[in-house]
Amino acid sequence: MKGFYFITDANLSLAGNRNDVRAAAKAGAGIIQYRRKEGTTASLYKEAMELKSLCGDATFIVNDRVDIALAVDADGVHIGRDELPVRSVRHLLGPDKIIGVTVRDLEEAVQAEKEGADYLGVGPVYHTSTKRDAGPPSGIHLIRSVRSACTLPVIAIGGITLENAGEVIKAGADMICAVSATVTEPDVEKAVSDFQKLFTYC
Ligand code: TZP
Repeated sequence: MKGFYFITDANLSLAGNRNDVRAAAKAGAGIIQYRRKEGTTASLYKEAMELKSLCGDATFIVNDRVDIALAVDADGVHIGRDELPVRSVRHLLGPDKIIGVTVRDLEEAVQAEKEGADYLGVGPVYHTSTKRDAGPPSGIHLIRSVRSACTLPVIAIGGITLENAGEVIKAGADMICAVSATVTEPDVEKAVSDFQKLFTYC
């Protein structure tokens, strides 16, 4: 796991989820996560099916909804503290699917690793307006301490821009995720590609 981790945001997007996912896949994003908080289960299922078909070689992850991930045969699911425990999700998805877990501090990171997560979504690193309940920014020292305490891939998220992404990668992030800095850009493919390039230089 290395490179850019793309997350959809239909509320912020200029071009819509489908075009964004096409662009992210074309730019070589390693993981594409379908994240949508509102809508009926039927509409989420339909959109997840469509987006999965547009992902190309990228790994397709569904946020929160284990049922949708299973129904569309996604590569995995990303869960937060309000979802089912990792062990239960593993039981439902089986050994081969990817389970990502959001962690906000070192204790949660160590716990998620013990419980069998496959990667850690660490943040918010910086202030973000994209997720209202994200909590206070951790700063890059959390990336450093999770990197040294855990063996799992570290995905940094929250307030990441092209300007600050370099220091996040240097602090030990395997992947970076930037929502507003990509989906609100007129050229999403270029934005994702610019983030990807940082992995060559940092
Ligand atoms: N989880 C923690 S922060 C966040 C999520 C989904 C939102 C990140 O959005 P942005 O626009 O990159 O700050």
